[in-house]
Order: sequence, then C-alpha cells, then structure tokens
Amino acid sequence: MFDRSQQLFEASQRVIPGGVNSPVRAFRAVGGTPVFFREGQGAWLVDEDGNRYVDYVGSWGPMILGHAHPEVLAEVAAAAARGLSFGAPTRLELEMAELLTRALPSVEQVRLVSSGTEAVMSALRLARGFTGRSLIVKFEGCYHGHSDFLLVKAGSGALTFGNPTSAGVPAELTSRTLVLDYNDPQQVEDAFARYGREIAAVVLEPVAGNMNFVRPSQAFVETLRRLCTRDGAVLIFDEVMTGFRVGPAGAQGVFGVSPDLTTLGKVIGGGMPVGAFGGRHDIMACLAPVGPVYQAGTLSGNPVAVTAGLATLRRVLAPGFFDALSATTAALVAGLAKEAGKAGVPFSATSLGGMFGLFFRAAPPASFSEVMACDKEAFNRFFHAMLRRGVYLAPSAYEAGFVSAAHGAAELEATFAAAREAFAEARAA
Ligand code: KE4
Repeated sequence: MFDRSQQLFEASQRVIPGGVNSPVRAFRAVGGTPVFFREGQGAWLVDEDGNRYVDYVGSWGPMILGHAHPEVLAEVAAAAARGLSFGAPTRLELEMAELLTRALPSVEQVRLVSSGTEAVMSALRLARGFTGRSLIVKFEGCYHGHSDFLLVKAGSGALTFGNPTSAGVPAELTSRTLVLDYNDPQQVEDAFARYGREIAAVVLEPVAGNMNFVRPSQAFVETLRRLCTRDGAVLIFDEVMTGFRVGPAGAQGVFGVSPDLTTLGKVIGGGMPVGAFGGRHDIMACLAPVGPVYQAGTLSGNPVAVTAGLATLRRVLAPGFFDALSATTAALVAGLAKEAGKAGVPFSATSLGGMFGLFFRAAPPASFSEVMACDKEAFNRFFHAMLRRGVYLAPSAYEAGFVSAAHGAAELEATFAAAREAFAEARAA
C-alpha cells in the first residue's frame, strides 16, 4: 500500500535530515512512514502509490479552496508568464495591502514577507523597537514559527522566564521571554502587575491550533487587551493559522477584540510563500525605510505568490463562503462524534470556521494541560486506521485539522464510513 512512499522516504533520509523539509511531516508523532504525495485535486490527495485520500491537512491551512483550483492556477500561470520576480514594487503588492487593510480594520498598514515565521519574528522586533522594551510574553502550547526567542518552554513554575526548547538557542535569547498558561486571566494579571511596564509585546494564537485546537475564553482575550492598553505593551494576534480560516476577519473578527499588530500567512498565499504583518500606523511607521526598525526580504511580495494569494482571498471573501465552509466543518465534527458515540469511544470534536480539533477525551480541552491529558495513543491508532481507509488527518495529536470549500457530501460520507470502522477497531483494541 505504501511501497513507493517507503522507497522515497529511505532515499530522502540519506540526503535530507529526517527525510523531510519540516519536522512534523516525518510522522514521528504518530509512527510509521510519511506518505509522499504526487498530486492534489480539490479535497483529494493522491500518493506515489496511487492511493487516494480525503485531505484534512490542506498543507497545514493554505489550501482553503482545495488543491489545484483551476481559476487560481490560471491566474498563477499568467503571472509567471510575465516574470517570476523583480525585487521592485508591483501593482499586485498594492492590491494585496489594500485587500488586507480593508478586511482587517485593525491593520492600517501591512508589510509582506515569505513565511509565518518571518512575519512573527518581524512583528516582535517591531514591537520591541516601538516600545524600547525587551520582554515578550507567549503562552505554553502556542507556536509562532521557529525564531530563536520563541523556541521556549515555560520555566519551572509560572512567572519565570523561558528555557530554550531547541538546541542552538542560547539561554540569553529566551531569557526575556515569559511563558504563561493559555486561558488563565489571573496569571496574566499577575505577570502585568509584576512586569507590566517592561513588556514589549504579548503574542497570542487567538485560537490555539498548535496544541490541537483550543479556543480562548472571551475573558482571557479581553484581559490581554485591557492590560496591554493599560501598560503600553503591544498586543499581537498571531493569525497565521486563523487568518481567513476561522472567518472573513480572522479570530479578531470572531472575538471582537482588536490587536495592535496581526501576523498572517498560509491562506494569504493560497499555497505559495506569503506571510504578512501589520497593524497600527504609529507602530508600522517605525519600520525601515521610514523608521529605525530594520526588516527586509528578497522575495517579499513576490508577484507570482501574491497572485496566488489574491486569487484565493477574493474567493474566500465572497459572500457566503464562510457560512458554507463553517457548515461543512461543523457537519464533519458532528458526524465523527456521532460515530464515536455509537462505538462507545471517549471522543469529542469542535470547530470554528474551516478549522477543527479532534480529541480522545470526553470534552474538548480548554488548556494545555487538558490537551496533554488526551489519549495520544488512541489518536495515533485512529490516525493510521483512517489513513489505511483513505482519510489523511494531521499526523499529530497536537495539530488542528482543516476543511476546504471543495469538501462536500461525498467527502464527508467517505470520512464517516472510514471512521465507523476505525472507531470499531479502536473499541476492539
Ligand atoms: P511558517 O513559518 O511555517 O509559514 O509559519 C509559522 C507559524 C506561525 N504561527 C502559527 C500560528 C503557525 O501555526 C505557524 C506554522 N504552523 C505549522 C503547523 N502547525 C506549520 C507546519 C510546519 O511546521 O511544517
């Protein structure tokens, strides 16, 4: 069933560390051999062995219209035929900046980059330059790309500075990063009482999609907004995953809280390398060449990548798009919960817009510790049982899932049929 993937994986491991260009793709969390894909069409992927799958990873979020959308491909091909990159301003970057500032009222100006990591790294440097402060606050279980000072885990006990989670990151680089518990307003109050005037920025995943799927409480988000305003800290919503995924105005539109800066990625590139950061005009004015905070990029605003992003966003922002996507995603999680219930397997699922979380526990988790208490082994068995039956879920119990506009009744029925057998298998185990 996976012969070609196994052969390609063995060869790849000889010349690429772990055989992959991003660690989560290596299946280390779920075990087994990563699947090598040959092509994607709509909601479906085909691997090198010819196996077909309903895809719920969508390249970790970008493929919200489905794979190989014919109109997007046509626009990308036409853009490529006019030249791949100029390293000079183009009309397309203006069109993207105007679209983003119209869609997100908190974003008064925006700068394009080539990845989510670059967007968050740049936004945090900008916040430190704007405030003249150095302390950064993040939350355990949230991932904001692989910048040195963000590869940090909570120190021993709350209100202690982070320790590096990665080799190669000197302790002094994480010594100004404070790691708090997600969804704990009291801890935020305590941190601001102690460090408020030293905090340059708080960076938040406004729906945590890197510890599976955890929604913030309204009180948590509003506490962050109130305290950042009170003490002059920059509130950054990292919407790389939630931007144009949970709704037409991102998570800030869902929760009705405006950050000072927003970071974006994934959907805004439609599968091509585009990231962005933007927000309050007075903060963005600190960026080179206008202000003293340096930031740059050879392929920032690349015309072909921006074309893919614009073609995607125009369709995502069309009337009714999110109503339909949210309904499909809600039907998916309801159907899976129903199948699990029939099999008597402890399971819960939840969704927001086109993003969802699956949990082998009775109710969706509301904190990092509750996520860690989920039955990871049960998820891993479920993952492989679904994979063998042609359903591709994120290869980790700690990742969110994604639905596209190309997912319909046929894909849901195929998924429920596979889940019926997978849950029965889990029950037997
Ligand atoms: P990239 O540098 O991978 O484009 O974006 C980093 C990033 C920043 N912020 C958030 C909220 C993110 O989710 C990400 C990247 N997400 C992971 C999936 N959990 C990308 C997949 C991967 O690392 O291969």
